[in-house]
Amino acid sequence: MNKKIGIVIGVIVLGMIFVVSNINFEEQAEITQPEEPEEPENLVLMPVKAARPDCGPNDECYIPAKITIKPGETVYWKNQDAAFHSVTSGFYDDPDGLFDSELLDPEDIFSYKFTEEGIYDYYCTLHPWMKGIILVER
Ligand SMILES: [Cu+2]
Repeated sequence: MNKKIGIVIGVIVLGMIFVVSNINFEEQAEITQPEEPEEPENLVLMPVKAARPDCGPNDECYIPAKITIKPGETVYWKNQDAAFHSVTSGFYDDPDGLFDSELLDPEDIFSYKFTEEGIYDYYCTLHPWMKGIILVER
């Protein structure tokens, strides 16, 4: 009889240890989990090799080459290439003067807040094949 009670208590204690150790493990996992780095919304990348004309026909010089946002939103451009690039509103050799990042170093980020609805073309002052469009719609 005493043996049986001993076994039952033993099983219960083991069960409790298991439950408690699981709780601890989960809590620890939650604490040590690295936070995801926050990427800004409306992010446009200038990818590696954007300085080569190949990206032009595929619309891959700015990725994505065309995005749609709402008035009041900000677009961020990040230069992931090893070369300089710019984000300049208008068309090549015909800037409209709305925004101009000037030359961005590798890893540089440029941002612009669009307040008015419209279609905004932009390009890179160094590479005529680099073109993108921002659509601002309600
Ligand atoms: Cu460029």
